[in-house]
Amino acid sequence: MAKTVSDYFVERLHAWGIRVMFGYPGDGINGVFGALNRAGGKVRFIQARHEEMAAFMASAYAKFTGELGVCIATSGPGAAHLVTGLYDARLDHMPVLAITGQQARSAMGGHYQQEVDLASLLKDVAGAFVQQASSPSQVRHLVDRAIRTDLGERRVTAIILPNDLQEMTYEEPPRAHGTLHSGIGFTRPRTVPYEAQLRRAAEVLNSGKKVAMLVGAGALEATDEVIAVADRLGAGAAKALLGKAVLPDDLPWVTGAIGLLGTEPSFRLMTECDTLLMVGSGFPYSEFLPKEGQARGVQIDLAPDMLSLRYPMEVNLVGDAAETLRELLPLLQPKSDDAWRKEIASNLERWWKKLEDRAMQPANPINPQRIAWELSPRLPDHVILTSDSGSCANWWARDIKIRRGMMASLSGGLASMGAAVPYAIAAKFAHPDRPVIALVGDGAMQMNNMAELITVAKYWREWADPRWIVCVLNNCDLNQVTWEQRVMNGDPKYDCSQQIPDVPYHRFAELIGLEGIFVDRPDALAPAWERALAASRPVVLEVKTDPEVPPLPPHITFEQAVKLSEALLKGDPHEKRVLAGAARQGFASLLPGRKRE
Ligand SMILES: Cc1ncc(C[n+]2csc(CCOP(=O)(O)OP(=O)(O)O)c2C)c(N)n1
Ligand SMILES: [Mg+2]
Repeated sequence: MAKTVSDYFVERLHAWGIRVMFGYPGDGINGVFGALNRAGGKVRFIQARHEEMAAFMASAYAKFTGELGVCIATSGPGAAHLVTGLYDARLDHMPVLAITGQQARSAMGGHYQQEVDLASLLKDVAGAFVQQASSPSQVRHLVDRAIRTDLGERRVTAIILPNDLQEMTYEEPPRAHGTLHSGIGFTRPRTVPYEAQLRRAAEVLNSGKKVAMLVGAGALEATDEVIAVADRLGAGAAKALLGKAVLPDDLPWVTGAIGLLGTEPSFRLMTECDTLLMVGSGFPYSEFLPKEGQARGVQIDLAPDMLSLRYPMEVNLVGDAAETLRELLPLLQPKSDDAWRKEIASNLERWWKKLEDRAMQPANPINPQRIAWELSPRLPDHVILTSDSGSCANWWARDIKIRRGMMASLSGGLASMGAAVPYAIAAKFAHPDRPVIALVGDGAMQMNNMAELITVAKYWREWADPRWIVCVLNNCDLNQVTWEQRVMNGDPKYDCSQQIPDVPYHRFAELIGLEGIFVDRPDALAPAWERALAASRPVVLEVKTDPEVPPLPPHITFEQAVKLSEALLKGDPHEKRVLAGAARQGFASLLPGRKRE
């Protein structure tokens, strides 16, 4: 049988090193599925329940392996479903290739069934390279250029294959005008700044007395270098959400998360420093960085367009984090005074005690912080952690103490709901021998994570380590937004939009052959984690949590306090419990004119 365009396409992907893709079939892309079948597992297809989930998996696969993530969908609705997951990759700078079908070339422009202008639809998210193939020999350079763009620029690209073209006989490009003869292969360059720039950076860093570092996902491969530089500079370091695994939390100068989900010591680190060294982070919120003019700044990032974007830096270094820090280290002078680090350490000591106190406060029925608090000391080595967007991201970011060798990620830039379970599934296809734990809100579970449990039920038996746990925080509320409505908008809780149905998630797990655990008493939490971590199959650990434990930022502005009071004065239907919850968490001062409970 002659080789079809699809056979060639799959072969070329394989030649590029692609071994796995996530997706969902449909008649617009059946030619490629036929070729995947004929290729006999050379490129493995992982079946998700929904194309958006497949795109999240591709994004997470790229995050957890450092390789290209690939997702595949049919024309029209399948391609449209991919979009949110692709934006997740785009906003977190992950290399992802989207492959979609399309109607036959002869039908295009005919208002045909499932005909969507996919090049236009995908133009923003896959703007680095989005092309619809129109002839067989074109497919070679479309694959080569898309993948080289993905890897080289850390971008999302898309190849759209009309279904008639997929079945045509493949022809190599003839040696003729108007043809291309592309090749495969990409190696990452070593990107380091010129020495003169490193010297400028060193001058700024050496002259500081209170150096703060902010590290993000770009520093994930640079743990040793970050530690060496921080020690030399006597610096404290905060971690952006995607950089949670850059530094272990037991170091007495690591202040943990920053920003709305962050810690008080990170807030103080940034407001009190005189020098800022930012490495591999696109952390978005400038108000959590030093005040403009307060600190001299140095930033290291591979992407020039991410430099001096949140804070005006004096020295902007385009470079790989590990390589650049290694070159910088010999130029840095040790600090003679350790007062700054001592101050950070004592802030941290107080902070961890405060967090423990907050986590152990009684709640109705369970304080959600305690979920993370009890999990931390029980985390298995090499665990991979994911979180959904919602109040659980606060506890994930703030309370979970990560150790070296672990991985942690979530939908960062896009902060999309519905990413934690597909992320946790992709983690298993990236590292089947590592345990995986996801924290997910009940809203996010209902949105689409629940359906992906079926994907877990389908595949888990092939995972070398079966430990895969999703912890569902069942608060019958879209809690993060409920609190945003109160604190940011001064609006009382709008039950109509915020309350969600109670669903027995653990029983759904049991129905589909997973293990289900339900906890509604605080003292049952620790044993439940132990049981989940010892289970011989994936577990849904459902915890009934209190929606009135406020997921508030570490530093509450006066305006936010006023807004919360306004919300309550307007008649929040849950006022009493809100007051009790805020008071127990040490936020009573937030409520002007009200008595502490
Ligand atoms: C796709 C998407 N839709 C809406 C939002 C806005 N949003 C952020 S958190 C949140 C509430 C999440 O509720 P749940 O999953 O129950 O977690 P909780 O905050 O209650 O712990 C919402 C609606 C979002 N981030 N992503
Ligand atoms: Mg909820």
